[in-house]
Amino acid sequence: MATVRDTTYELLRALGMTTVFGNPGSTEEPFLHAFPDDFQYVHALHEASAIGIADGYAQATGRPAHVNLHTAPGTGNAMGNIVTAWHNRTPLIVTAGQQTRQMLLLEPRLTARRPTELPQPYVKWAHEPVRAQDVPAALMRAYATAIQPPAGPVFLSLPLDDWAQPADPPPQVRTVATRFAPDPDRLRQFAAALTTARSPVVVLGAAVDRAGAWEAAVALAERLVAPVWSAPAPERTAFPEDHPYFQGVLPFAAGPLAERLHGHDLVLVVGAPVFRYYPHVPGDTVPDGARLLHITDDPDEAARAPVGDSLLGDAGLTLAALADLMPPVDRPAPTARPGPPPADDSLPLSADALFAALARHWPSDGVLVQESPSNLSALRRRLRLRRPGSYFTMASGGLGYGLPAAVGIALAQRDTGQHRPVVAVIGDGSFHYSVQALWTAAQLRLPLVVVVPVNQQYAILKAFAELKHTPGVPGLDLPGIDISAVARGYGCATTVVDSPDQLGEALDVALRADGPTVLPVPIRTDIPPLL
Ligand SMILES: Cc1ncc(C[n+]2csc(CCOP(=O)(O)OP(=O)(O)O)c2C)c(N)n1
Repeated sequence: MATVRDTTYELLRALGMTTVFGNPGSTEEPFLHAFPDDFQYVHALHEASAIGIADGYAQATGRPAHVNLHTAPGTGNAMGNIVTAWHNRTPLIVTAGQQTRQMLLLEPRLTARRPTELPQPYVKWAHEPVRAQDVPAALMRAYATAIQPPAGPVFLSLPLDDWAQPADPPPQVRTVATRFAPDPDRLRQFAAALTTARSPVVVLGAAVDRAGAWEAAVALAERLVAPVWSAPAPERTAFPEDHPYFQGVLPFAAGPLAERLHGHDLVLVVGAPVFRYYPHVPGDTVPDGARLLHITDDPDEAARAPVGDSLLGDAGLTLAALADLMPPVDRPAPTARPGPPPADDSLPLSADALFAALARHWPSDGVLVQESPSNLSALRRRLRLRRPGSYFTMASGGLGYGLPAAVGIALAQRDTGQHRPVVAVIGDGSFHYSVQALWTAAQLRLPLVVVVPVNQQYAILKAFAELKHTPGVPGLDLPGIDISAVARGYGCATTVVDSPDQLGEALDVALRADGPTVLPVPIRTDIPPLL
């Protein structure tokens, strides 16, 4: 007779989820026992890494991923990256073990108390089945919930004695849509407003890349003859950054952002919140008198916007439908932004010179994973990404995502046969939040390159303190860390890079290696301004 465990594995197979990311404990062993040969277990040494690796894998494969966590403490450890997965809109089915049902009343060791409350409010659904027999159907529902827009993590708490119970007949394997089209009447109103605008501007966010809609974005921008900006602090890139219409990334503060849009009477935002700010700088959301139109697949994101009119719809479907409705217009072509000046290569390297060298040696199909807070604008100014699916970072502001995400993205490159080279740029502070992900990369022999700009400080926090006039904050310096020794300890190759030429050579070797390489680069310690 089939057990709950048998039926669940069958369902996971049918849903194409034969990779399990996790860190095991006793509450998970009854699920994991006799782990089937056609499944892959991706072992992370800490739950933050398990979630981050799964998130990167899900985004790079375009499919949901399953993470299996240890009861309450494991879920707690995972929480930072669950917050990030929520903001990233990554469909993750997170399962966690729970103590034996028969003992729960007395709350033995490893009981998850109020397990469905623990991951709130950063999951779309959290559930502990009432009966063991409901586990497979709950998984089906979790899957359908995670992947529908806006996608995100879901959570199931699963008592360890459920797996051996006799199963009910298996639940039907269901499918649900992952995108929806915009209301045609409202779409026509948006198209009319764009047609009659004197000077429209387009702001694109990560949902455009998630929807595979770069071409539709280019088609609309060219139809409109409008400049294109990246939304502030995007977790993915949405437009070819060598396109003459592309203007760069908007600043993440209200006043300065509105200033960049000065002179436009209509701002079309697609696939991003309005707007993702960081420091509070008083100012308008958009230039005085300008109208904002917002396209998003998330009703909550539409409701939160402080100004403008919104239209719900998948970014790709909506961009394509809008372009079809736009008559040719006669507007002067936007002015192309100037290229960056030559870098100053004197030593120690500036972050700018490091990234200029990285851009010179960048593999044309490379994927960049970024968690280098104070040097982000230098990196984005130098390295212009030209292909879809080429840039990943966290939408949340929580450190400890980039390194494991890069491992998951590199694994996805191998599993999908795309074999795009993956290079992560991770600050020497950020490096430590999920550092053990390096071990998983080494065990899986992934040719991942991790460039670590070493400034021995939390530079962005110093910049924030300067902006806010709050001197004397402790805990902002990071002396005495040997990044190479840490990397070696987890099984990575490592070379300290001091000059632009060395970076080219080291990158070349690392991209051809059959394992991860960490490249610490000592950089200058001056503090880039926050804005
Ligand atoms: C989980 C988490 N803890 C703390 C912070 C606060 N924080 C933001 S940036 C930062 C420092 C990052 O340092 P580093 O990676 O060296 O980059 P740098 O600012 O020096 O470029 C810290 C600690 C955070 N964002 N997330």
